[in-house]
Amino acid sequence: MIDACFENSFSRAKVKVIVDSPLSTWTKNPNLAKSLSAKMRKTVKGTVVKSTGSWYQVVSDTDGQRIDARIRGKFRLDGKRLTNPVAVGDVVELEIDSKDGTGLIMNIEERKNYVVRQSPRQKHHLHLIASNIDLALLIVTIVNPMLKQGFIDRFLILTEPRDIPVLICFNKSDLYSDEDMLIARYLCNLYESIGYDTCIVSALNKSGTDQLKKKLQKKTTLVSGQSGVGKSTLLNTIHPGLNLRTGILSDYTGKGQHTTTFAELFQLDDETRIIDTPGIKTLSYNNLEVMDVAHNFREFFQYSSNCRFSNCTHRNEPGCAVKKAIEDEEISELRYANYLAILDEIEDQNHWERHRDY
Ligand SMILES: Nc1nc2c(ncn2[C@@H]2O[C@H](COP(=O)(O)OP(=O)(O)OP(=O)(O)O)[C@@H](O)[C@H]2O)c(=O)[nH]1
Ligand SMILES: [Mg+2]
Ligand SMILES: [Zn+2]
Repeated sequence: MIDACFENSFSRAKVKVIVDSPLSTWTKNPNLAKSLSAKMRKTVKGTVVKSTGSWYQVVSDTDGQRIDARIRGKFRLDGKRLTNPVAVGDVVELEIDSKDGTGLIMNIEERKNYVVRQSPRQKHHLHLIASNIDLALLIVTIVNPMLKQGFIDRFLILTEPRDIPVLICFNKSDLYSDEDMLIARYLCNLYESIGYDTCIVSALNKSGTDQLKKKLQKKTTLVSGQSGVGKSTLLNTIHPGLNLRTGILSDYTGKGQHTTTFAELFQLDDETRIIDTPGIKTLSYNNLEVMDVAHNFREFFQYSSNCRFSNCTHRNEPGCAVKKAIEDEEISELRYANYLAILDEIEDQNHWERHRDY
């Protein structure tokens, strides 16, 4: 659905740049020469490494040059259900303006995958977080800032539809009390039991960071999480050359100050790339239906083939295999509670609002 929407926009935005007038004609006509030279622009292929809203930075595949690029105003409007039609990680074709060296994004290569969320600012728009990734590294911490109940499960709904592997990393272990550590270990066991990788680290005293670094090698990793959990600090610890800006701990009083403001991709070596992103304040799911959530709680989905009804939402339906698995302690009650909270939120939203034709 989303891809189709891009493709329509892009095919409409493509322009013909073939110029068939003979050289002699335009050398005699300065106005024509001007307009033709504007059309005869160089085409370059590259990867989007930074997105600031209206400008994108693209690194050229051929010479590694950084190019400031824009998208044609028209297809920004066409893709109105997205706040950003081009994502960090996208491979794009640019037309280079011979005068100022800036680029115009003409085409986006088909994405291997992408992570998209409801836009934090415009609730009827989607926001692309990144594309073409091998791993999503979700950084959380038990304290400073406190882990919000359900946050991990909400994040996993973003990666599950595209089968993107997730590594859930508990940072700031140096600040954990014995009880905090028990909670972190409990959560690690829970998520590992359903197939997600986990780790407990401290960016400050570097415990566990070497193992984490190994897990990121030869991959493109999206780094995500609430603001202040230490995403940028952890990346600086793993790769000191990065020098990412980090926040001051006392700023993180729950008010959600963001130190990193734009998603940015960093090439660490030939095969290793990481994408640092701004902190997530809240994850809402205005854009989802109840069954989307049911399908993306992976262990629920596995059991659901044994539910009596194929469209079972695992609430009050008779013969529900998911509820039976919870009773048998094969599915976590915590995951189930978080699932019900998301369903309630979705159903509380005005049905008509969600089905408006934009
Ligand atoms: N004690 C302790 N503090 C840490 C650790 N990692 C990061 N911090 C501190 O947490 C604060 C926030 O770190 P950042 O790296 O800016 O957090 P971020 O997740 O990138 O935040 P945003 O860019 O706003 O999303 C800084 O003061 C860091 O020094 C850690 O392992 N232990
Ligand atoms: Mg940051
Ligand atoms: Zn069921």
